[in-house]
Amino acid sequence: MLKAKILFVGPCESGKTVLANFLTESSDITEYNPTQGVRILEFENPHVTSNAKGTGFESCWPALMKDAHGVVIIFNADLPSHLKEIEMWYSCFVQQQFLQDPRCLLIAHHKPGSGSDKGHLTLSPPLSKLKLVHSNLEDDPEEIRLEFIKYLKSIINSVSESRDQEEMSIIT
Ligand SMILES: Nc1nc2c(ncn2[C@@H]2O[C@H](COP(=O)(O)OP(=O)(O)OP(=O)(O)O)[C@@H](O)[C@H]2O)c(=O)[nH]1
Ligand SMILES: [Mg+2]
Repeated sequence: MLKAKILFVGPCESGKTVLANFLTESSDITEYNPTQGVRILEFENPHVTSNAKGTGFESCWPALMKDAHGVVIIFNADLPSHLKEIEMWYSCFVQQQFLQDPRCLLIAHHKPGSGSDKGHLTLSPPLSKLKLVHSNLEDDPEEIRLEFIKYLKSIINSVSESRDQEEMSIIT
């Protein structure tokens, strides 16, 4: 069974925990609990499990990123500070890890009461070439679920392809 390790990262209070819980069906939206550290999700297609880690944050970044297959960056498109901050997340978690762009997914998460204007968001390079999806759990929860499954499948495929190539290069 192929496993993929996907990191959910992004600015504070952007909805990482809510989305992760929703996508792993592990809980409903409850009152806000800041996450200490980084949450790691382990997906076993089609079954999904999650575990939360609450250890020192920056100190464990390199270890966390090391064998990640994908990185999901969650942000609030209404906040200009988030638009700046996600460049940093992309740089640290994707570019510096030599992760290919298709392994990275941007999620503009729309909390209730925030603007749900999907058309207006234009990101500048290098973020503009990444896949960007919107999530609005109140209005259209299935949309993000489908988009995420699509992303997950592409990760699984590319992980298994690169594994096949490794095996080929051992044989030849
Ligand atoms: N009703 C509703 N509330 C949401 C939604 N997304 C976020 N929220 C609210 O915003 C709060 C913050 O979301 P979290 O998912 O905890 O944010 P986070 O990115 O995990 O925050 P940190 O762990 O502190 O970095 C939640 O506790 C909810 O109160 C949503 O889709 N619907
Ligand atoms: Mg959190």
